[in-house]
Amino acid sequence: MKIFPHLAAALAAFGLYCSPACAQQHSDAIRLNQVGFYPAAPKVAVIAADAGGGFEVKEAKSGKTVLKGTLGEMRTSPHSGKHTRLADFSALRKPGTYVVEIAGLGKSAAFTIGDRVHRDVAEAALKGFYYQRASIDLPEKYAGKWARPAGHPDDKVLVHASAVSEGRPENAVISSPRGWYDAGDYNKYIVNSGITMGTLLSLYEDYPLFFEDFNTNIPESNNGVPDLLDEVAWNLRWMLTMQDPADGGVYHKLTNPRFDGMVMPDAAKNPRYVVQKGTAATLDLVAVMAQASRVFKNFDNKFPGLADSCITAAVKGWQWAEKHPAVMYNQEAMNKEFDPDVATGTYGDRSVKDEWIWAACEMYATTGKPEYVKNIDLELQQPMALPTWSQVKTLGYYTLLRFAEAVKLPAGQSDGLRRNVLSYADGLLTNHETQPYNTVMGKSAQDYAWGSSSVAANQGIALLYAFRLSKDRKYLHAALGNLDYLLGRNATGYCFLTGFGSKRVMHPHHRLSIADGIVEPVPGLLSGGPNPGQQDKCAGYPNKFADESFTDNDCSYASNEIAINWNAPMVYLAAALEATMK
Ligand code: 9MR
Ligand code: 9MR
Repeated sequence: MKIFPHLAAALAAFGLYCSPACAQQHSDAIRLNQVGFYPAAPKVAVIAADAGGGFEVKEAKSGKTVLKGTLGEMRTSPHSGKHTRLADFSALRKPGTYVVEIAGLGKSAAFTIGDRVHRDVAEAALKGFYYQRASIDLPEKYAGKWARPAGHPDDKVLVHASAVSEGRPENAVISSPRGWYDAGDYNKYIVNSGITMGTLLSLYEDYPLFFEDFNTNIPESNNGVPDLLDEVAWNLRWMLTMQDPADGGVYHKLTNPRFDGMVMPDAAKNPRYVVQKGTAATLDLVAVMAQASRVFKNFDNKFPGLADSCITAAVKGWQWAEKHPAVMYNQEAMNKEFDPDVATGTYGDRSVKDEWIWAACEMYATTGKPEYVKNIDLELQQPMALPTWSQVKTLGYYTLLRFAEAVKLPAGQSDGLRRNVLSYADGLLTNHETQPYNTVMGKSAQDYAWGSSSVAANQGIALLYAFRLSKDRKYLHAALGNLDYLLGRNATGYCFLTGFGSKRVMHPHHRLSIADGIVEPVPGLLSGGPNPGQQDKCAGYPNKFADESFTDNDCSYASNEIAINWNAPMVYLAAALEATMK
C-alpha cells in the first residue's frame, strides 16, 4: 500500500495505521530491558530526562493501566553528570506485554513479563557462534537468510618464519581447519579462544541439565550431545591442530599478515599463517583441553577418542610450558626479526602468572593430582579479578570451587576461594542501587574498557557464583540487572545483542554483516559497547562520556565490534539466569 505521509500521520494518531518506523515511535528516554522481565524478578525502567512525578504501566494492546507509581529520587551519572530517575514496577507480576508511560515523555517500547523470557536471547547468543564458524558452508536450513558458502578452509596454512620447528620449516603447509572467526575479523587466535571456551565449558559444567533441552538448530542438533557442546567441539578440534606435534608448544594464532577487506569469507583468499609459539597460548590451550577432556569423557560414544586427545594435548602443552615458562608474544619484536610482518590482533600479554594458575587448576580438577598446583602460587590472598582474555586466573578459581569436594581441596583453600568470590561480589554491590541505571555495571569508569559489554556479562557471572555459594538473592538480582543493562537499561539506550530490542544495533564492525548485503546484521552477536578510548577515531560518537561512548557505526571497531570472548559470557549470563529463574 502506498500511503501519503500526512494521511499516515493522521491515521496513526487514531491508531489506525502503523508504518514500519512507527514501531520506533517510543520515548528514547525511557530505558529498560527491551526484551523483558521474569514475573518474580525486580523490574525497573530508567528515565533519562528531566521528569518528575508519576509513571504508569499499561497493557500494550488495550492501553489499560495496570500499575501507577512515583519516580524515584534523582540520580547523577558519575561519567556524564546527567540525571536519571527510576520507575520501579517490580510489583507487577502478571505475564503480558506492557509499556511504561510518563506524562510529557510518552511511552517506552513494548516489553514482556513472562517465564523463560530470556530463552530466545540465550539461544540466539549461542547460535551466534555457529555464524562465526570457519571452513564450513552455512545452508539456509540452519542460517536462514544469513546462509553463505564456506570460507577459510585453512587446510593449507603456512608455518611462519617465527614458528619453525623440527619437521616444520618456514612455509611448511599444515592443516588447521574449523574454529570460529574471532570477531569482526576472520583470524583465529588461541588466547581469545581460551577464555571463550573456558566460559562455555564452565557454563555446561555449572548447569548440565539445562542443556539437555537447548536446541539452536545447528547441523549437529539432535545428535545426542547438547548443542552447546557440539558448538564447542567445532572450535576444540581447531585448537587441537594449533599444537606443534614436535614439542607440544602452541601457536599464538592463525592469521593473515594483514586484516582481510570487508568481504565475505569465500572471497577472502589471502595466505594464512600460524605464528610463533608462546606460553600464554600454550597454557590457555592446556586449560581448555583439560576441562574439555573432563566434559567430553561423558560423550565418548559420540566423540570417540576426543577426551583422550584433549588430555594428551594438555599434558604435552604443560610439559612445553615447564620448559618455556614465560615466552611472551611480542608482535613488534617478531616483525623486526621475521617476514612477512603480521599486523592483525595481538592479544599480547605482559604476565603469564594467571595463565599458569588457570592451567594448573584445570589440570588438578581433571586429574586429581595435587602436583599440578603444588608449585604454583594460586594468589588466594589477592582480591579476585574479573576474567578477561589477558587475566584468566579466576576461571581457575571457578573450577576449583566447582570441584572442591571432588578433589578434596584443603579447607583453608576452599574457604579462601569462597571468601574471595563473595567479597568481590560484595564490592560490586556496594552502592549499586544509587547508580544512575541502578546497575553494578558502570559504577567504575574502568568498566568501560574495549568490549565493556563483556565486563557487564562477566560481572553477572561472578554474581551468579556468589549467589550459588550464598543462596542470597541480592546477588542474583544484581546479575539480572546487568542483563537488563545489556538489553537496554544503559546510558546509550541500545540493546547490545544483535537481532533483539526496540533500539537495535544495526551496523556492527563485523565483516560478515557488512559484506552480506542483508539489512539486518547477523543475529545473536554482542556489540562491544561503550569505550571512551574511541581508538577507531570513527565519526558518530555522541560525546566522550564513558557510559555513552558508543556508536552504531560499522567503522567503530572500538565500540561496536563483536567478539567470541564477549558472546561467551553473554550466553552464560542469559542461559544461567534462565536455568535459575525457572
Ligand atoms: O577490522 C579490524 C578489527 O577486527 C580489529 O579489532 C581492529 C583493531 O585491531 O582493527 C580492524 O581493522 C582496521 C585496522 O586496524 C586499521 N585499518 C582499518 C581496519 C578496518 O577497519
Ligand atoms: O578485545 C581486545 C581488546 O582488549 C584490545 O584492547 C584490542 C586492541 O588490541 O583488541 C581487542 O581484540 C580484537 C583483536 O585484537 C582482533 N579481533 C577483534 C578483537 C575485538 O575487537
